[in-house]
Amino acid sequence: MIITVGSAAQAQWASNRPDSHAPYGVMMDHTHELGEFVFSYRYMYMQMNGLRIGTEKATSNEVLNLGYSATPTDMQTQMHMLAAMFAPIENFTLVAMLPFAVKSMDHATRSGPFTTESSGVADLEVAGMWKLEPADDQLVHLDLALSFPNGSTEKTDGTPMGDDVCLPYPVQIGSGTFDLTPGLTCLGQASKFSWGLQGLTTFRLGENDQGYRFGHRYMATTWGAYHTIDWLSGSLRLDWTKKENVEGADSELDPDVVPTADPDLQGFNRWSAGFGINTYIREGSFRGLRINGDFVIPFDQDLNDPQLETDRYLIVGLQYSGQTGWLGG
Ligand SMILES: [Cu+2]
Repeated sequence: MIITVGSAAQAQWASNRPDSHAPYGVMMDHTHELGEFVFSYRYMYMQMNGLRIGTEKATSNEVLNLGYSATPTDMQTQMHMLAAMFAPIENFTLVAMLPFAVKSMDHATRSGPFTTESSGVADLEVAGMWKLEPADDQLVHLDLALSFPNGSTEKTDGTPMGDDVCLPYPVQIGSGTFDLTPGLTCLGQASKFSWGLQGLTTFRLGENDQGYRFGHRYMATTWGAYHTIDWLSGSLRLDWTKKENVEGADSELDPDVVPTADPDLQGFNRWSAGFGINTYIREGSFRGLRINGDFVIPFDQDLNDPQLETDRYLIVGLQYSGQTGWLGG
């Protein structure tokens, strides 16, 4: 790798710092130099407990009294995600991400509780990141991700209505549509401090085989990170996510039975705070290994009528980066 020499007053961007990668909940955060590769594993665990109508907390009885036969009370989502990154040409980094999702939703009815479960390989996402050329101690890149409709939108499970009932929107595994996510990421570094800013929008293209598409999604996040020792950094992050309602409807779902089956009760607007730790092993046989975690707590959420609120989620995992010899990087 050729290291270009900047002006003496301005530090070069350092990619060998724990905080040269964003908090782990941020995807498509960093680019690579020609010939560099990364393999990573992410585990996400999200807890949703209790209901809200708009911004107000609501009990399951209050939701049942709106006329539903069932209401969700609790949901756990787990995601295992494998990702590979590679920079095949100068200023261009490719990423492929494959998640496996496990979802469990508890419900209340007038005659007792029940739980549905669904799991499977979720949508494969392939992204490109183009690095622009700003100042030496800053990086800016354009992001474009394409999500493939390989994840299932036909998950079923046993409910009081039968043994093999079509599950509602939030517990399906894939989107069923090609989804396009353009975005912009800006990163800055000082000697002990770093910061970042990212905006992404997910557009759902067309309609899936069930006759609907998930709502478009808007995400913005900004963070600051600080490191005093060279292998460890801590970060504080602010995250905004807005999701629109489902367009169209799955004809097998009856929106009068349970709110999760209503396409108009899927959108939300959520502000969260993230607390992250990044580590980076700089020497020895594990050189290039990172172990990262990001714990996110929503502090303000406005849900499109009865929905489960998001209480907290955690993203932890490993990244291993290296250099391919054959590209002469
Ligand atoms: Cu990477």
